[in-house]
Amino acid sequence: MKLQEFPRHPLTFGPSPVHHLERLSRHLGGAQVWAKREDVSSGLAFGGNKVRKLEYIVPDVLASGADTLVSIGGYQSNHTRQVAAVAAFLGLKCRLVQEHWVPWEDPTNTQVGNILLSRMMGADSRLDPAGFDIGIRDSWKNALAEVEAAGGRPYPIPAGASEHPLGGLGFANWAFEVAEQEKQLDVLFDTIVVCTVTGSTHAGMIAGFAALEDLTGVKRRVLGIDASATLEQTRDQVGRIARATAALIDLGRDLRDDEITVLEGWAGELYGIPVDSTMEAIRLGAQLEAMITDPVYEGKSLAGLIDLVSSGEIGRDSTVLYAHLGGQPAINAYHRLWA
Ligand code: 1AC
Repeated sequence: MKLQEFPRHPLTFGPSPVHHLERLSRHLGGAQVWAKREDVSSGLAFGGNKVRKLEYIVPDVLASGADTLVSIGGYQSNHTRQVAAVAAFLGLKCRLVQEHWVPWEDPTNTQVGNILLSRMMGADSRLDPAGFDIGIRDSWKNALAEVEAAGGRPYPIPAGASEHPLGGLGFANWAFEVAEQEKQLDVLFDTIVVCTVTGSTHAGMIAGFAALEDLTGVKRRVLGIDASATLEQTRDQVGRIARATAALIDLGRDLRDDEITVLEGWAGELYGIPVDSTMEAIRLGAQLEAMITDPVYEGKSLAGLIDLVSSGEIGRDSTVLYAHLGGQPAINAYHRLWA
């Protein structure tokens, strides 16, 4: 099926805004840097990248007759907050498994930010002591079984919606949205920088830009910046989901290896724990552009972009698009970094 033929349930305001980060570009003294802002693209509980993915999953939820969305993430998962938001918006129930993915031992970690918002929106959010893993978890399977045993009709949404068969479509379409916005803005983004952990945001972009390249002949680099600190697992997952999404949208060819790039160097030792480059990137984004990024995802991908532009690995003549995926609510649990 062609991408445009998949049903989409509107959850966003429309195309997410694109704007030039002039002061950051000047500071870095290299390529021109722009941002596309998933953090301000929806009215549903501060939005974010998962809302865009869920636009393609909701038609299947509604067709299934489910009454409860069941999903999983860390205590400060953005994904679970966005699932809770969509459940509230659709009048469905929501059961969330919140695992101890990040050893950030601050009492607020289970009280503020994303988890607070999920509870406020009525989700049944339960803590689980298991550590970080982007794979399919028993805790999530158990939650699905519990909802069913209690007479409910669960709808499974895995971490980040990444392992969902339709999870890559939202960001495949993002590529076509970018191409439209380029015409309006009279600019061409030759390089895209995006944070990658569970993989389907990045994978969807890879499939979408491959389809666009086949239509237009324009080649771009889509650079995923690993923030999982479990690089091989993320790399495998990105490649697998990108190929599955490419097949789903009838790309008609295999993806080339050079279309699948996950870069390491900015995740630090552990998922969710910021390192010096994360903190410096967060500072630069905030103080030069009032663009807020978080210590788990966007601070790490912004750090990657900053280094790649400053070192000239992304050349001076490039125009780079930074995909801002959202995730700011988590900063509340990290308050002591700025105390
Ligand atoms: C890891 C999926 C992920 C989240 O917010 O829970 N991005």
